[in-house]
Amino acid sequence: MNFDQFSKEYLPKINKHLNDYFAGQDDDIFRIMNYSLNSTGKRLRPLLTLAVLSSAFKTIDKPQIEAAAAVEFVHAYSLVHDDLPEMDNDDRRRGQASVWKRFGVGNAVLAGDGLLTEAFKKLSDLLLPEDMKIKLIYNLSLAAGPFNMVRGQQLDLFGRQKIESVKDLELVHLMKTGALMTYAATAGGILADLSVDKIRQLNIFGANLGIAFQIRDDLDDIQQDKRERKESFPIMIGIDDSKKELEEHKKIAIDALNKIDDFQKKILLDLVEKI
Ligand code: GRG
Repeated sequence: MNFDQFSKEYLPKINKHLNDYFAGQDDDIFRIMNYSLNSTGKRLRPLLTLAVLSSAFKTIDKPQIEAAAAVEFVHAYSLVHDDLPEMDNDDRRRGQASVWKRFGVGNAVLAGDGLLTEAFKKLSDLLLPEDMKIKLIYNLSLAAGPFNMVRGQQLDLFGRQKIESVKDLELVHLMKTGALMTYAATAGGILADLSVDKIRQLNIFGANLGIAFQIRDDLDDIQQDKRERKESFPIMIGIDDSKKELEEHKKIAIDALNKIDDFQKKILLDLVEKI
């Protein structure tokens, strides 16, 4: 099975769960959170968690779908806050007006707060062993918080003078974009109850997949980034060297996967190739 076939099977299940999640709640805050959560995202991070589970030959039932979907709440929050005028100031997101543009800044801040917090309540509610849930909650807070995504975003937006080398930029990408990918891959390992060593390789896989994903995004957005004077791989080291970096991170990701025994890697290898 390749990644597209896997996605065809599980994307509708993830989307149904996300669609149903706030059903019956009709206050404005739920409407605003739904506007973000249920717009047309690729659901890459939940799919990554489920693909790891499938690669470890584990069955995917309702609790695993629900667990995998939690990261999408954090991802949606990060996009809502990233679009704010005092952050990246974007009017549009996923083919529609961004949340602040449609509902105002205050509502966008609150919807982001609601989505972020709900992710952790959602993980706590799962019908899974308590120690598994604590590991998921710990890893998601590590990825989303001040040691990763928040710090990466702060540096990217307000600490550009500190980004002096490719290594600095790589670290920002790792924290800002790579952390949720790392979490998503790790969460698959936690849900599959894999050994610490295997989870370590999944961590390396997710981190390098995340950096590669961001370099690809940088390569696609080069003109816009130049206009907005953003730091990006192609702006810092040129297109050819960025492509080399991209391939290097894909290779590290693949090498990490190859170190995991009893693991059917085809879906994940195919995902790496798609970047
Ligand atoms: C607000 C603390 C805080 C952090 C925001 C993730 C992030 C940090 C900002 C997003 C900026 C951005 C657009 C980065 C490019 C890479 C990226 C994360 C793209 C969006 O992810 P996709 O392609 O989006 O998975 P969809 O819409 O498919 O879910």
